Amino acid sequence: MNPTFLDHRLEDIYLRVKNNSRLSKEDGILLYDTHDLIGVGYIADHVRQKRHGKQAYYVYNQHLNYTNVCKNRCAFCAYAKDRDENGAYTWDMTEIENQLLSRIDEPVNELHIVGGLNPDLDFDYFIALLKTVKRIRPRAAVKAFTCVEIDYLSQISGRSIEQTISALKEAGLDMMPGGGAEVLSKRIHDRLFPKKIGHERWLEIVEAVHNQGIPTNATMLYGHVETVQERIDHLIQLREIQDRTGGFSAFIPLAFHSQNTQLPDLPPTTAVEDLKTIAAARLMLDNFDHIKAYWVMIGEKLAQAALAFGADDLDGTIIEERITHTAGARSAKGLTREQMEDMIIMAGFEPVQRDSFYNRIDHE
Ligand code: V47
Ligand code: SF4
Repeated sequence: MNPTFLDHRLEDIYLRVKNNSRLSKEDGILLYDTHDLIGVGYIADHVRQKRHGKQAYYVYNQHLNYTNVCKNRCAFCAYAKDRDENGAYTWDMTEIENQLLSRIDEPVNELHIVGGLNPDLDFDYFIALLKTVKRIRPRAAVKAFTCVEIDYLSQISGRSIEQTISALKEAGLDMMPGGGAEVLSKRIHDRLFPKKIGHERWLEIVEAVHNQGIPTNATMLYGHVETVQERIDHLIQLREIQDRTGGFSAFIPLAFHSQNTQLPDLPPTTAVEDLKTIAAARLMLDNFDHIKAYWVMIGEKLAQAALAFGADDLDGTIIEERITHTAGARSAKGLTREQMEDMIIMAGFEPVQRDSFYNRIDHE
């Protein structure tokens, strides 16, 4: 029996989703336009349950942000500093070691490593960073650097993108996080992050990374000056790359936080927008396995609800998140494994601890 939707326009979308037909740009826009939030969630949950049943994944991970010095100074970023500014930092290898050793008794199996574009660091620093991490945590996966950093490393080392990726891979790079894409739109690029690579370059690099056998995630920073149409265009561009490479692992919507940024007056995203974005991603990205509700950005409570709106992953324990907390996030800085599992169970799902490649990890 088919459900009755408050907004009858969703009936046709539901039927097409059930028949595995791809949704169009207009469908994507409708998912945001409708006030039938529960209807949108119902359709997204149908896809989520078909792919993952009641399973909800999380990872035991640690974030390492090796420097906050960045020459790009994107308007939405509260984290970056100039070299001489109060609070600017760059970790040397001893500090990297100390950060890793401070958690060595914990069963961390993913290291999420990103930083700013710091002109004082050379290519050898990044090779040493990867080798240090692999020496201290040989069994953990290294998920490091965005396409923005890959582009920068290629420039400072004189290597091609392919040579840059293969040198990093040899030093220990296992996969890449999804940051740096922001919104794949020239208008938003010119307005918010003109010094950073634009969407064409981001797409070119991500495809090259996939072609070298390194999986990546993809993100979208939403809730600032982008339109609904630009969000859907972003999702469709990712879907097209995925058709060609199959290299994307998860998609993570990132809700904009305005505190300490150059856009301090923008209001936070609403729960309705956050849930619709998770659901729209689940429905538009029909060739992505995983949609993450990143609890750091949307808070623990809404992340729990997002599991019923298409998300199948809550990301991780994290331990010490810096980027969003500098921009005013009120979520915890880290969660224990027990807290992650309780959140999932209380939402009616089955917690599955995973590694970076979504293999189940059994623990006592
Ligand atoms: O690229 C920067 C975003 C990203 C703000 O791949 C902001 O598993 C909100 O990419 N408000 C970095 N967002 C984080 C990221 C990520 C996080 C978790 C998991 C994964 C993954 C990737 O954070 C940046 C940028 O898009 N960001 N400033 C801000 N004020
Ligand atoms: Fe630099 Fe990344 Fe912040 Fe932009 S978002 S200023 S590239 S650290």
